[in-house]
Amino acid sequence: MIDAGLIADHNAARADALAEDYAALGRQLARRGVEIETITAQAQGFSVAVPTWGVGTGGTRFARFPGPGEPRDIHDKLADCAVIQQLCRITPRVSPHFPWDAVGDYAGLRAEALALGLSFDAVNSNTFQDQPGQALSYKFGSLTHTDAAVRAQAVAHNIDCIGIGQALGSRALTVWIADGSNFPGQSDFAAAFDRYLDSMAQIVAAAPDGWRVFIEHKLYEPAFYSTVIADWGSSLMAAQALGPKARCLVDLGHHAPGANIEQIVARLRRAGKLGGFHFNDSKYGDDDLDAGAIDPFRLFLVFNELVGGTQDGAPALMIDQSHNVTDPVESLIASAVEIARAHAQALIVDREGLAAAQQSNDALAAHGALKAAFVTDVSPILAEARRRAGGAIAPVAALRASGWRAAAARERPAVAPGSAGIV
Ligand code: RM4
Ligand code: MN
Ligand code: MN
Repeated sequence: MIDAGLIADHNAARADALAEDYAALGRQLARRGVEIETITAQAQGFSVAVPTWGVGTGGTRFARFPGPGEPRDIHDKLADCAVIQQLCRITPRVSPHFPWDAVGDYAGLRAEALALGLSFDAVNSNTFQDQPGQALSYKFGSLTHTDAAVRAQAVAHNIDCIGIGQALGSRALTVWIADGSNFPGQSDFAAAFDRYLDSMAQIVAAAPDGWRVFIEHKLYEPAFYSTVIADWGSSLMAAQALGPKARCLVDLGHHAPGANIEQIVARLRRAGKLGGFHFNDSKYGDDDLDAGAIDPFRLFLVFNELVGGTQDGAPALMIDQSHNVTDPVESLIASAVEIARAHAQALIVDREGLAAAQQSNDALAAHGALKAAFVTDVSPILAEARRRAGGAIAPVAALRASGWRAAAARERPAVAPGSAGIV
């Protein structure tokens, strides 16, 4: 963790400038009928979960270029997540992936997280890789495999993940499967979907009351012709067939370029099946770039759909990114801030003005209502919320000034030089 005195000094040096900017923004928002303290309180109540697999350097199928002080195991990953939370105060939960984060003692892991100020969010299963010693291969699928024995193995793994999640205090399982086909004719589309429903029904039945099972769709990759749960339509069909515990999870990078993701969000919400998000940004495909790095307006429009309209239970908000060229801890801090920014911007949309403009078909005024919120620099609100919660006014700058990464590099010798990696 970073020395609290260092954060206090960092904030003291920036406090006057922040107070000035906050006061100016407060006056600007007051003219628009928005009370800044209301927004700041909501910003302080906002949070997004961090993925354990995001704190290590990611890679492509060509190469991975590890950085210094990479986490070697789940214990190091939790330590990194604790630093992220210490500085930005909006990431108190961690989403683990199994078997990547497997340990012998999950009650102990839960206590370890708690001591770091963290708790566990949705657990993620993995049937897209074969593990050492695994009896049957997932080369041709997992939950939808033609062989019932492979399906049973994949179902059992997911049920194991639910058990681990219970020990960790989690209340959700996220299921993303790579199942699909690479050649027209290779797979019977209808039969594969039926097998999916049959396998998932067993997993959903094993989820305790109060749990949710998130169905994560993805257009393609690693299957390049068809994917069983390729889109929100397949996800919604499955969630509706699987009952109230089953919900759809929207990973922003899992759609065709140009897809209107905010409209998908509105549709799923309308159906009462919007379960959660994996936030990231993308230019071409499942790029897993930092949230808001490519299209911050789209991120804002997604949050605009969550703030406006009817509520069907708050969706779970998680980050799912791969950091190839940046320090992952810095990227996760910056991304969490961008996600919080989109949330705060959505809160200051003039909802009445927007509704009136929509009703009277005044397209320019309706768009203007959204743009007015989007172009407002809410940074002072986010910084003030962090400061009040004990975080850093400028979290990445504070991290850099602390020398934390160099200290981590001294403690953690490099483990996996230059290997290719899928995340
Ligand atoms: C997938 C998907 C899943 C993530 C894996 C590592 O593309 O986004 O959420 O668990 O990658
Ligand atoms: Mn994802
Ligand atoms: Mn993905």
